[in-house]
Amino acid sequence: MTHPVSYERDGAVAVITIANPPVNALGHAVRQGLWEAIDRFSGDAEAEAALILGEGKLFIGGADISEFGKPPKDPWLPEVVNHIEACEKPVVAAIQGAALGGGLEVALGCHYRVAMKGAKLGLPEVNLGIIPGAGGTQRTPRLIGVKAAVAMIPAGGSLGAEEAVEAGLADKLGEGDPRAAGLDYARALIAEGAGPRRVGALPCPAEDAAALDEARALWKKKARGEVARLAAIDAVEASTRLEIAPGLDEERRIFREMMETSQRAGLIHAFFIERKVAKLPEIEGVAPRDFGKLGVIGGGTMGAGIATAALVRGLDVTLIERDDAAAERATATITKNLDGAVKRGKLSEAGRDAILSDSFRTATDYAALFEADLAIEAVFEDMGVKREVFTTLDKIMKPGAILATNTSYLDVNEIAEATSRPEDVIGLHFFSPAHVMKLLEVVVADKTANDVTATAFALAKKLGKVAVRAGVCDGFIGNRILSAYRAAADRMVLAGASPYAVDRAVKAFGWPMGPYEMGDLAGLDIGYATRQRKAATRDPRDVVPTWADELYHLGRLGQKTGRGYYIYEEGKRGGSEDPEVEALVAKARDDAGVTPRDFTEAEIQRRYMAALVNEAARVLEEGIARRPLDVDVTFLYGYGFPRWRGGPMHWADEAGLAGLLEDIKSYATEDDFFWRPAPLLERLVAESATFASLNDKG
Ligand code: 3H9
Repeated sequence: MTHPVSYERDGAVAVITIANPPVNALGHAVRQGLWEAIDRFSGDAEAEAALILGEGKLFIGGADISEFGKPPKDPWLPEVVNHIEACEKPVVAAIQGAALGGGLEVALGCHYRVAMKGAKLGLPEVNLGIIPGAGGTQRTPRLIGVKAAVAMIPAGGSLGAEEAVEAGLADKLGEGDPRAAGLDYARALIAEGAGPRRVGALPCPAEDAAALDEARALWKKKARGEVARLAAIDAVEASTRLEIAPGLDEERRIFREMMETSQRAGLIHAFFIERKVAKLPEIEGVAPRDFGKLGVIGGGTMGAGIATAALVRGLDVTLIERDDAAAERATATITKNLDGAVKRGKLSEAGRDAILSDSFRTATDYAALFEADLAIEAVFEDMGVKREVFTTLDKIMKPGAILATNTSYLDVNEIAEATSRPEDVIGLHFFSPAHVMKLLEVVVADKTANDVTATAFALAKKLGKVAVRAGVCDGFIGNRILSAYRAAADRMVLAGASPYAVDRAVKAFGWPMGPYEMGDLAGLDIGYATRQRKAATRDPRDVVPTWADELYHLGRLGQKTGRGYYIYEEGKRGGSEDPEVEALVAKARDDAGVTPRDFTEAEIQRRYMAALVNEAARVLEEGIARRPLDVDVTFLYGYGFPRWRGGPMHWADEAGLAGLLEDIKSYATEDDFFWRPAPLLERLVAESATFASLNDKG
């Protein structure tokens, strides 16, 4: 194996190059190599300055995350950075692409920095549940001040090259080839007779109590239980009172503390699985079909959202509606969505105008789709209606075009059978609002061709979404599992928990919303319709939330009617609790002959999660989700599951599967219809295995 760090001389400049694809991460061999290269430079009488470069599209992407949690190997990164800084001759870093985390810390150990146009200089460590651990929290504020440092580090943020130069994080802006720019800079320094210039030797940055207080207040509110962001502020604060060596010790102490947290494990799990989720053997190396020209059928909230998502990412969209009035309404919704993107700075006004005049059109005749590469149907959730749409698409669309349905629960196989080309049919389940939510469930039907699946994943990437492969069943991965933990919540309410207590407990766990707030947001008519749909096949032992039916009949449909589980008042954020709802629930308990009992917050959380994990195990066993990581990604991106818990399957492994199974069995003594342990969960417990052990399946 060639060594990832090379040393060569270009005149009086020692060029030290890191070549460790794909992101030049600072694994053990790189750290060792950098150490040795600096020693060689120190002893090289011909070399008057050194230049550190990263080969490829970026400088250094950071510490090697895959080494975290394993025994550390010498030299550690902080020592390497100190070693560079201590060098007696000047060391220059030329930064292209990105210097992130440990990568920026290496650059800060260098004496001079040239940032190439387009480069990002950032400290994203908190996104992984840790803080910068190789001097980032001590050297950054010495260069840019405490206020700018606490704006960047707890946010896991970065500065662009120009901003970095302006703030003082880099010395010079470079253009073109980083090696040439770095050599020019190094030679100029030699000519000036410039010596080493150590960031660590700079005085402590001035204390800025207001900036620290403001950052703490902000992250206390925003961090939703994450500890590393606040810890990063403590580390920056330490730089204001400690010289560099004790400051680095303090940083190290906090860094180690963060390394030990389960949040670090959860966030790093999330990092790796979101990169693994699209790796499926059946699409590896399979060329996707074209998807530049999109058709969207139906311009309601969903169709308009899908069209918006596609338009802002540069795709061409033809939207089909029933009549001109409906087409106009769809255009108005899309225009409003695009205006929102302009307001948020995601799109220029000229960009919006160009989209509306060149890339978007409506039609009332399906014939307008004759050239489309891919059509996404987003009409009413009714099998008859959908099959009719697909029969028409089958007639109109060109050979090889993809026919996709955005159904959220209907049988995609049955929809595919309405066409003469089931191999071209797939489910693309977007989440509402489709131009905002990141998740795309790719529902692969029995006959879907592999290159159609590959196209769905390529489309998701183009749209900036995260795609998860799902199999066909009622609700696919996410909504199928959701219905199980919703049912557990209803059971707890019937048994005595207030719906408000359930919502509070679920939020205390880290979910953004409780099930009843969620119901109010979606509209209680949706849940009602689902119950009606399932009524004919319902098992008599199932629990029906009769109080929710009553809310529906009272016209209390949630936020849109101002009342649902909560009362919503104009101008007030969130809803307030309503004793009338408690009374409806109390009556339902009476009718069912239930003597209400109390539930603690922990008990509510446990049952909610146990129902989720148990159903997820069934979904895995049936192959609806192929790997536990597919469930984790679904919940992180589609349901707001707290990222620092890694995902529900990772949470279950951490919580302990044996204890969960035992609890499910104990709940079954009250209700053995609902609480039936999933066979996969029983098998994993019997084998002392974890969900994680199933993640390496292709
Ligand atoms: C740190 O530095 C701690 C220090 O302060 C203190 C230490 C003492 N390590 O994202 P991509 C893999 S913490 C190992 O698809 P892109 C990734 O898994 C670190 N592996 O590429 C993937 O593997 P595979 C602070 C890494 O071009 C492949 O590289 N740094 C690492 O879209 C390609 O990744 C960060 O948090 C790593 N650090 O984006 C930056 N990074 O091909 C984390 C990537 O097998 N990284 N991989 O699936 C990123 O944000 C992006 O990868 C980056 C490139 C923007 C660099």
